[in-house]
Order: sequence, then structure tokens, then C-alpha cells
Amino acid sequence: MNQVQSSLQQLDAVVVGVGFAGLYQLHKLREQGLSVRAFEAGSGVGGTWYWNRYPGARVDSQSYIYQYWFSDDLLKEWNWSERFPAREETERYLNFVADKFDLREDIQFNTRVTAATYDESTQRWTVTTDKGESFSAQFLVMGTGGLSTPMVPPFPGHDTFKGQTLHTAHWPKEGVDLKGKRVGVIGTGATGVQVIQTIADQVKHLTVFQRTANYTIPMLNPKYDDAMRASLRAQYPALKERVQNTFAGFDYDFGDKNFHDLTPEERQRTMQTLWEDGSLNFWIGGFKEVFFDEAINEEISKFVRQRIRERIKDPKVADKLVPTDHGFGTRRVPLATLYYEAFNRDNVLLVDTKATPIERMTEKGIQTSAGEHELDILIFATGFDAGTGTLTRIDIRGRDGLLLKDAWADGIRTTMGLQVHGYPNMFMTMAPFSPAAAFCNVPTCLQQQVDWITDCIQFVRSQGLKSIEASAEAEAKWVAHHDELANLTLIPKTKSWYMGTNVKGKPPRLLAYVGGANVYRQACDDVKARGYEGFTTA
Ligand code: NA7
Repeated sequence: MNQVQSSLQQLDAVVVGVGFAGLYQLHKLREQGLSVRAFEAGSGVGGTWYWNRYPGARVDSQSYIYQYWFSDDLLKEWNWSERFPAREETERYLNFVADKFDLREDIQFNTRVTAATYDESTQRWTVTTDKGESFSAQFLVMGTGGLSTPMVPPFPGHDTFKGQTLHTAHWPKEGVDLKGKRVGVIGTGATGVQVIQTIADQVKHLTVFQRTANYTIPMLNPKYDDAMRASLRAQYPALKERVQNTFAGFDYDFGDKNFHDLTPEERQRTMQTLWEDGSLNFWIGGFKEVFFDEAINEEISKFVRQRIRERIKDPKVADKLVPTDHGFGTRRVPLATLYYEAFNRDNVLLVDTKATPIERMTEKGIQTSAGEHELDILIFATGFDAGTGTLTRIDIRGRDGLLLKDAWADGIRTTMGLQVHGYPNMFMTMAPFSPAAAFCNVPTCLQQQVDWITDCIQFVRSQGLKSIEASAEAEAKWVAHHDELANLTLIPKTKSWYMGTNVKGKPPRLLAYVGGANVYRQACDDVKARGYEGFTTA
């Protein structure tokens, strides 16, 4: 150990971020007897469910699979109140977990990790925070989330606006009084949909600035009573097993349904049944061809367009809200409750920013090519620099001082989304080229990744090794495999955060591995079973 490092506080591992992944990672590593410290920029646990405090924020996965499986006591003690819980309940759950397992004592809140540098001579990381502190750790786990760097479009005149601006991911803890206000929302992704349907009847006037219309599926969200909870609890062991063996980590899956094998009537009937489930089942439990076959995708898209159109009173508004420029499911499909009904209200105006682009922000609101919209509050539901955004904003330097941002400048590369060659002992969760990056019920994939990382760290320690690193060859192989699968799908044909096209200058690349969470898990397990094949140790 060099002099500088020996003067630092010594840890076995640092975990960055305490959302779903970070909390579990902290627990697992402590369980293995490691000294661990977790750093969190927020003042509380929860990650996504801590930051995104906007009205209407809610989970699109069923509560009974959007949870941890590692503790029977936890599964017994925690009672979900409904099928798709609101943000507040999910945040409460994560706080309950933090308390139950005494995790807070090893979490340093209100602290952002600004840099992490690998020292080849000691094979350790030096982790620096915005509080000016540095720590030395053998292992570094980035639980920084895939959707944690919010994006605000650089509209000219931003600073001239006299009203209040808010990004959904930086919503004030004390809340915002929208009553009697003229509110604008920019963005109609999963976030925009939830905000719009929630605030439409609270505000004086709502102007929705839509650039791309989205497909949505109606959410069926029954409340749970004790009998329902008991029935679900009895299924937990099977569900735990099930979610690990499906394409997207949900309890439903594509199965053997083959669109071509069905008559037109059978297709309609099957689609209707899936539709009535009121979940993402229609998308990732329906027909897998939706991702591969343009004609089938079009038929499914037509079904959804029709369902959307039926709910909108004004056919001219419907023309704008019904997506026609991309196929169903090639970008994230949000669940919605009263989204279209919001546009049937007299106090809600839809502005199509493709037809009349936003030119600038003014003192009073937003100027489009067709005129000015006066607003008291402007909400940016404009998304995130997904996958790479947060990791590249931290000064992460691996072997030879190579900045991760520079390592990815010629194209993202990861080994199964878990490591990057040149960054020994650094692990990532929800990073590019794993299903967790987008195509997964997030807790399923995060728990699988954390378990894998924990086993890997345990392997290194038990063998008396100092480091483990993905080899360049294994990485190139994984990247090629990822790209090959990505290009078989229709997803790269559609612009979205899945492809990184929402960020100016980001080369289009599908962020999530689309081989399936089940296939991915098997691939990770195989690597482990073969003594971490493709990884070099020292
Ligand atoms: P998304 O899905 O990236 O949506 C962002 C929205 O903001 C989308 O409708 C964008 O239109 C719109 N946007 C972004 N920039 C602009 C500008 N400059 N002008 C007009 N409209 C703009 O982010 P979300 O927060 O909704 O969801 C992210 C994920 O979080 C979600 O998928 C869930 O997995 C959880 P565009 O579509 O680019 O034309």
C-alpha cells in the first residue's frame, strides 16, 4: 500500500447508491463479513423511489414481484396495499428494509461520490466524495441506477421564465401546490403519462407538450385485502422461482404463443385477454414476434391504436395521441389509468411539438412556432441520460488512469453489464448490456446481479486473490453477442432512451441486453460455474 492510500480509511468495499441494488448489496457484503460503506447523494434510501417524487409516480410491476426475496421474515412482515403501489409505498418498503437489516449505520447520506481511481500497485480503489473525504477499498460496486441523471432540454430563454420549473426526478420533498395554477408538462413518456393523468383535475389549466405519442396499456390496480395478501404470500416461493426464468423477470412470459399459428379471431381474442389483464402482460407476456416481425408488430399496434382512439372524444386530439410513427413495444410502454380521459377535459390542451416546435422559453411560458403558452409552472418530464449518464459523470479511472467516459467514447463496452475491462474489482448494476438496463422487472435483475457480484467477491477473497477483471476477449465476445441480438429486433428502428437517442451526441446503441433475463442469468451462472471464465485474477 502506498503512503497516500494507507492514510485513508480502509474498507473492503464501497457501494455507491442505496436504491434497490445498493441496499441489497450492502446487506449481502456485510453478511459475508466485509467492511462496507455505502454513499448516497440523497438524504434517504430508495434511489428512483426517493428522487422521483412527482405526483402520480407509481410502479408498473406488480408489487408481489417488485420486492426482495432474500428474507422470509421480510416477506412475511411486509404487506402490499395494492397491485401497483405508489412511489410513497415503495419508498416506505425500502425504508422498512433499511431499518430491519440495520443498514443505515453503514450508509453515508447527503454524500455524492465524485471520483474513483484504481491504483494498480495496491489493486485498490480510492473513492472520493463531494465532502472532500477519500476512502480506500478493494471492491467498488456502482448501484447508481440506470435512470438517475435527469435531462432538461436546453431551450433558449430558460432563465427568463418567471414561473417555477421542475424536473420530475428532482421534485421537492415538501411537494408543490399546483391548485389553481396554469401548468405545462413537457414529455409524454412513462413519467409524463403518470403526471398528466394525476394533475389534470387539480390544476387550473394544463398544457401538454407532446413530441412523440406513446402507446400505453390500461392499468388494473385492485387494492389488496388480507385474503388476497395471504393468497399471494402462499405463491411467493413459486413466484421467486418463476421470475428468474422468464424473458423480462416478470411472472408472465411469452411462452409458446405463436402469432402465425392463430386465426385472426384467435389473435384478437388472445390480445383482448392479455389487454384485460391490465398489466405489461400484453407487451412482454404476449407475442414475442412483436419485437421481431414488422407485420405482426403492425397488427398488434393497430389493436392498441384502436383501444386508445376509443377513449378520446375529439378525433383531432385522437389523431395526435395515437402513435403512428413507431411500432408498439419498441419503446417503453407505460401503464396508464386516466391518461386519455385527461385530454377529454376542457382545462387540458395538447400541443404537438412536432407540428409546432418549441422555439424558446419566455418570461411568461413557452413559445412555439404557433404562439405563446402562458404558464405559472413548467414541469419537465423529459427523461434521463440512461445507462451511461451517471457512470460517465463520475471521474472513474481504471488501469493507466483511463477515464470510463473515454473508454466508452468509441462505443460502450461491458462484460455482461457487470464489469468493464480495465476496471478491476469494479462492478456495476443496471449498467448497459444487461437486461437490467431496461428489459427487466428491475428487482429481479438487480437481485440476480447483486448475488452474482457477491459470489464473485467471495470467490476472490476465498482464493486469497487481490483482483478480478473481465478480459478484453470475453468483453468483445459479449458486446458482439449483445449487438447481434439487438440488431435482430425492431427496437433500434425507434428513437428512445432505450437507444440513447434522447441524448444529443450519444451514438445510437441498444442499452439493454435482449436475450432475456432468464438466458442472461444462465450465462452469468455458467461463467461462475466455470471458475469465472473470461475473467482474469491476480
Ligand atoms: P422518457 O421516456 O425518456 O420520456 C421523455 C419525454 O420527454 C418524451 O416524451 C420525450 O419526447 C420528451 N422530450 C424530451 N426532450 C424534449 C424536447 N426537447 N422537446 C419536447 N419533448 C421532449 O423519460 P421518462 O422519465 O418518461 O421515463 C424514463 C423511464 O423511467 C421509463 O421508461 C420507465 O422505465 C421509468 P420524445 O419521445 O423523445 O419525442
